[in-house]
Order: sequence, then structure tokens, then C-alpha cells
Amino acid sequence: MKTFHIVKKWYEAKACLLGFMVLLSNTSGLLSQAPPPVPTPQQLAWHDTEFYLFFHFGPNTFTNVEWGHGTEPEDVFNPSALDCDQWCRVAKQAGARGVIITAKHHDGFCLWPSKFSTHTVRESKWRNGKGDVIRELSDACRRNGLLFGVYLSPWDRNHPQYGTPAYNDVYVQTMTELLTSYGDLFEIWWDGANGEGPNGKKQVYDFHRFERVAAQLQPNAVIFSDIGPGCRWVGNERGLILSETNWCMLDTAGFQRGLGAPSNDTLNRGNENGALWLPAECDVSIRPGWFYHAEEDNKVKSPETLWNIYLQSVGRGANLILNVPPDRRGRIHEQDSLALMAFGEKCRKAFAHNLAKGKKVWTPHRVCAFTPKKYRSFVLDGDRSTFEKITSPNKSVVIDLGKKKKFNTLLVREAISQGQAVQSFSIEVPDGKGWREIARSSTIGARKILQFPEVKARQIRIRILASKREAALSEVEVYQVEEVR
Ligand code: FUL
Repeated sequence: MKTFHIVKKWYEAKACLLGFMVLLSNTSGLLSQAPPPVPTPQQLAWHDTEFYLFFHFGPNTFTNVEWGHGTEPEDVFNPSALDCDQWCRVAKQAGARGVIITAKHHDGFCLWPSKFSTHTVRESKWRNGKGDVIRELSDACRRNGLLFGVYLSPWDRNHPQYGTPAYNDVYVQTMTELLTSYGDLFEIWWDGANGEGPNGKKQVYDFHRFERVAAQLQPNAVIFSDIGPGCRWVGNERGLILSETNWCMLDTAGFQRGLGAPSNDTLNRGNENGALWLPAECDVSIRPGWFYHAEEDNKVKSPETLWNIYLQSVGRGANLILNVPPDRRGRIHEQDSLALMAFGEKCRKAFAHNLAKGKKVWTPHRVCAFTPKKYRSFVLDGDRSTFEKITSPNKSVVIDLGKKKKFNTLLVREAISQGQAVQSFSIEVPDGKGWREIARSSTIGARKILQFPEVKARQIRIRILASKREAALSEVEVYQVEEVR
């Protein structure tokens, strides 16, 4: 009996130990496979907007400064021929999918007749105080099929309650009015700038409350700020991802907007192992200033410069918001619109003929390497929601263009609905003996556009050199892009 008990105990202990070990291995398995950060449906849609315009417009347009003091008489705001449809036409010709306007900049002037301010279009003599720029622009956007968004500066140099807790109520009321009166917004812009200086008013912003209210009123809008929560500032105002590396993830714990933000370098590259999906948005002005200044009419960026900015922002997986400041008439100046039309034309031509569209691929690892089987792949179907996992051991996908073609540009998209994984990849073409590398880069993310010296080849191999986990590609496009003139 005693022996039986000892044996029983031994088995129980063994079973317990085994159970514990199974539990442990499961847990560690779970831990090592913690799901990666992925975009929300709103962020996923936002990634597809890629490029949109920024409009800085307000009293500064007329006083020729960049940061108004908030003491400017309302009458200075007096556009002689406001035409928001013209803004939208220019945006469309440039290839922009939406626009964002400074509904209120740091000077506190509201471009709509807000009930919560006495420093608005209503107090100006423009249209006898009956005008509303936000109404005109939001209507024009809908007419022209453009997305609409607003910039609402938290910093306010005019409002008497700024610098007190009551200002948080004012901001929420103002934002509520703006977010409920002009239809659906795709993005809300919170500037991190606060230049009051040590002797100025210091506001303790209730950003958590702002976030809650904005999310409730405009659930489809993505909120921009240094640290999101929808998308992040890119760390410079030149509109550039400065290296090949751009992770859509960021760690924000312990950071704040403005001076307490992560370093510019971190904002630029993101955090490879960051906890949140917080993709970068590149902001830049077509002119040296954000607001219109006549003396900058001959300093408008050329189509070539805009193209290079596009390649280093959109082409590196970020979104691009290009500022085009309306002039004192309330129109986009001819110089800007000429540059934008040429830039738009350049982009349309560049991406008009995807040589890989509808073609077939073969992945050497999926079939016998000696008898590669071609098949229609999700990476060539033009549908960003479908994807192909690039599995080991070769970790490559070969595109067959059907016959030899000349090309110098490749656009590749990771299936970001699955997270971002690729750390580096190469592009290769056959050289008679094997494969010759023609380009190499690091991250992909929402998209990577790579340009290289023109080659003539029938096959293109994309090889994943390093990746955090199994890579998933959603689209590959191949182009022959003519020189920018
Ligand atoms: C900055 C602001 O201070 C500028 O005036 C401009 O609005 C730019 C987009 O952001 O932080």
C-alpha cells in the first residue's frame, strides 16, 4: 500500500512537472509570438491617401509674418477674390488626394465664425462678416472629390483664457464646433509649436481629453501630432525621411508633444520594436515660409525638387503633406500652380505603365527550383488588400515580365495590415550565370520606391535579406521613368 502511494505520488509529481513545463513552453512561445503592432482601419485608409496639400491662410497672409501675435485687427483678413474651387483644382492636378487648412493658427484667428472666440472672420469686414472659409473649402472639397482635414492650433496667442485650465474647455468647445459642422474629416492636425518662451503664458493641455473628444466626433479621422495618436511628425520640416529606414512603429510612453517629444532622429526613423503603429507624415512648404509672402514668388520649389521630395517621403513609406499658401486674393499663386501642374504631370507619366501588372511570378521555394511554375500572384493583382507571404528558404519572389523590358524604378509594398517586418531587401536581375543585384534597401512598410540605373531584363527577383518575421508583400510595380525635366 505504502509503495503504491509512493509510486502514485511520483506519477502525480511527474505529471505536474510535465504540465508546468508544457505551460512554460506555451507561455514563452506566446511571448515570443506577441502580435506585432498593426494599423487601425483608419490608419490603413490614411496610408492610401499618400499625398495631400496643406493650406496656411489667415491674418499672417496679409501682415506678411509667419507667427501672428493674436493682436492683429480682424479687418486685416480680407481676401479680394477667394476661390476655394481653384485651390481644389490645383490640388487635383498635383495628384493630391486631400487638403488640410489652418482653421486656426497660433494667432487664434478662426477662419470660421466660431461662437467661442471674438477673433474670427465674423469680426472682419470680409464679406461683411458673413464669410466662412471652412464652409467654402469643405464644400469645394466635396465637389472636387477631395478629402478634407483641419489644423487647429492648441497654442493660442489671442484667447484671453489661454494659460488657464479653462482654456482646455474652450479648446474642446471650439474643436467640437469645428468637428461637427463641416462633414467628415480625414485628418486633424495638432501642431507641437509653442513659442511663448519663459515669460509667456504656459498652458497645461488636456490632450487626453482632446483625443477622446476628437475620436468620438470624427471616428474616421487620423490625428497628427509629434506623437500621434494617429500619425507622427517626421522630425523635420523639409518633408523628408532622411535615410532608407522608416519604421511605422513608435514608443511614446513618457514623451509629450512639443519640447517633450522623442528626438528628431527617432521621429524620422521610428522604432523598429516600437509598441504603437504611428506612421510618419512629412510636412514641407512649396515656398520658404508656411504663409504667403509676395517676395517669395520666385522661390517656389521646382517640379524636380518636388519630385525628389516625393521620392524621399511617399517613396519611403511616409505620407506627404505639401503646403501651398493661398495669396492675398485667396487664390493659389500662378508660380505655385505651374510647379504643381508640372509635378502632377510628372507623377502621372512616371506611374502610368506598370510593366508588371497582371504578369506572373514564380517563387523558387514553392516549387521545384528546376521546373519553376509560374502563377498569378497577389503581389501583381493591383489589390493592396491581398498579399503573398515570402517564405523561407529562398525568401524571394521572381517577376516574369514576359519579355525583356527596360526599367529603372520599382515600387514595392509590404502588407502592412500584417504589421511591418522587412529589415532589408534587394532587387536583382539575371546576368547569364545567376542573379546580379541592382539595388538594395532597408525597410519597406507602406511602400518603397527605388530608382536605379536603367536595366533591360525579363525577370526581376526581390529577395528579402532580413526580416523580423515572415515577410508579406502586397504589391510590386515596375516602371521605366523618364528623366525629370
Ligand atoms: C510649425 C508652425 O509653427 C508653423 O507655423 C507651421 O504651422 C508648421 C506646419 O508647423 O510648427
